[in-house]
Amino acid sequence: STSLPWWQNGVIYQIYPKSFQDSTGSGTGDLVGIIRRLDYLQQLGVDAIWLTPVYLSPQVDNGYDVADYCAIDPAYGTLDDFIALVDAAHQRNIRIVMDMVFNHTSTQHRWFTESQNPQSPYRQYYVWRDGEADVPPNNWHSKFGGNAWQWHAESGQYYLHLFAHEQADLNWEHPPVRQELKEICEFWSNIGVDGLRLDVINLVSKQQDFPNDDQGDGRRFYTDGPRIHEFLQEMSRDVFKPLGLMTVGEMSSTRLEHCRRYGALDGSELSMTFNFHHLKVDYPGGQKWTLAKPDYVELKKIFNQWQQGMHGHAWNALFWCNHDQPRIVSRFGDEGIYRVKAAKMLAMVLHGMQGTPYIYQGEELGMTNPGFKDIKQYRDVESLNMFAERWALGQDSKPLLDILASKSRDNGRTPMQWDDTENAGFTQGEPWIELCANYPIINAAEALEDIDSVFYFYQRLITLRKKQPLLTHGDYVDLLPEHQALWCYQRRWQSQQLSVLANLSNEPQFFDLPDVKGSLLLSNYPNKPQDNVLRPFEAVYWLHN
Ligand code: TEU
Repeated sequence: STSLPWWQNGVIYQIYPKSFQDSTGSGTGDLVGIIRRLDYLQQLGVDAIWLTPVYLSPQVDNGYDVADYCAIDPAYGTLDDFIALVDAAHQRNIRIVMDMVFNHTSTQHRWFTESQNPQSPYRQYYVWRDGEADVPPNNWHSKFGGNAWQWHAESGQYYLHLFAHEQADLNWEHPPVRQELKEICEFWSNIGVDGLRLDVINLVSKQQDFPNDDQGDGRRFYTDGPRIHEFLQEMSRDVFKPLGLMTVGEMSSTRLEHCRRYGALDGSELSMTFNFHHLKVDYPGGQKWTLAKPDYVELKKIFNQWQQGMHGHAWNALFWCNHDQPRIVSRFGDEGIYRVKAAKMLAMVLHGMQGTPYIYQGEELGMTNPGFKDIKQYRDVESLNMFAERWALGQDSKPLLDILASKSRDNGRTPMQWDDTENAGFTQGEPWIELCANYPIINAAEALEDIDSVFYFYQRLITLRKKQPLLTHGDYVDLLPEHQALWCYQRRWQSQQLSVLANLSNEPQFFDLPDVKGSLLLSNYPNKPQDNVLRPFEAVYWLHN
């Protein structure tokens, strides 16, 4: 209906430009390549595309180290190419969402190079603190390993970097910094950008006494920090609302009570939030670098808490995959004979929920992890740091490579698989990262020829979201919270009830749920479940009017 903001019954497609489509033979994707693939995205039916950073960057963290927020990195093309992309997308009724990395800049950004002079007005743009040559201001850890402070001998101080030392944290306490960031939002809005994804935006308010953390890695002193809601309300008041920008905040290690405010329906802060709790159910004790089977009871509990906690107050961004996560079909599904069914089942579970679903490039093809076996195949700074640190501590490379093959961010960064020609049609050059070896079988060309492909299934889910207001407005109730393999929930709205039943296992599972049956809206098997048994990775939507 027209009264809804477009993103309340829309679906957003995330593009990792470096791995999407190369048009120059450089081996990395670019903006012209994206333009050439807009018809494919229009056919899928997505309402918007979110581009991860394409700004000028030394590429230490694949563009999340920005050296100029208002310039396109030559590797991706020119500002004119970007304007052409915006126009071509808008002609297809596809909106453009840009990634704003406002917690930190590259240390090659002009602001940072100026700030290295203690007399410069830019010194206050970053977090510079006293310490001794080998005693940092506090014991906080960087999320990419090591500690969170880098000694700058020339000016005799440390600067803060929650991520790589080439990514210096901005000082949001300093009003000129916030003013600069507002002007950057206006610049992109004037070019025609419709929305912003805000990178780790809940980390920008640090506790200003920077205390040591004797219980953890320091994140509790800068995550959902003291002034974060004040800062976001100021950004909403001054730019997001006046410019009509949709905003999605990436909330690292956040809590529900904060997201109820961050994503409040009145738009006082942001439109919606990503959180990651559901993608840590295979992090035993919160440890990412440990092989473990996912805990599905915990997974359901997390979604139940967030679906119920946000309903009627705030808006969820729903996702399984992104450029930091392994491929979901490898992680929670099956890479063998049930791959297609598992991919469809996982899509049905996510797209049946309240919020805006995101599709990460290749997810609509059921793309899998590449199964790299050699450290030389990896590119991600986080993965390479982890390997180097643990190898230096004497750990064997084989178990480390097994962990990376399951957990590395590079699992989601292998090039998009377009067809079965060389390099899957991604590039005529040498790809910056190897492709997954199964691209001759798993690719877009093959999917478009197959009416039963994951692609056409996602197309139907996207259409369904627009046809069924229950998906936008309904509540959420888990019917079998304790079941180890079945995920069965209901969405209810006015007189309607949608039952979503899914089998997360490769074994048949019996379900005893009175009155869940209704008219079959969607299923990933050719016929409906027999005798109250869900077959391996089977999922169904039953609608009760
Ligand atoms: O991610 C922040 C973030 O929470 C993840 O990087 C997480 O900390 C990491 O995967 C360790 O588990 C955003 C971007 O999505 C990511 O690509 C950037 O590397 C990071 O911020 C820094 O900008």
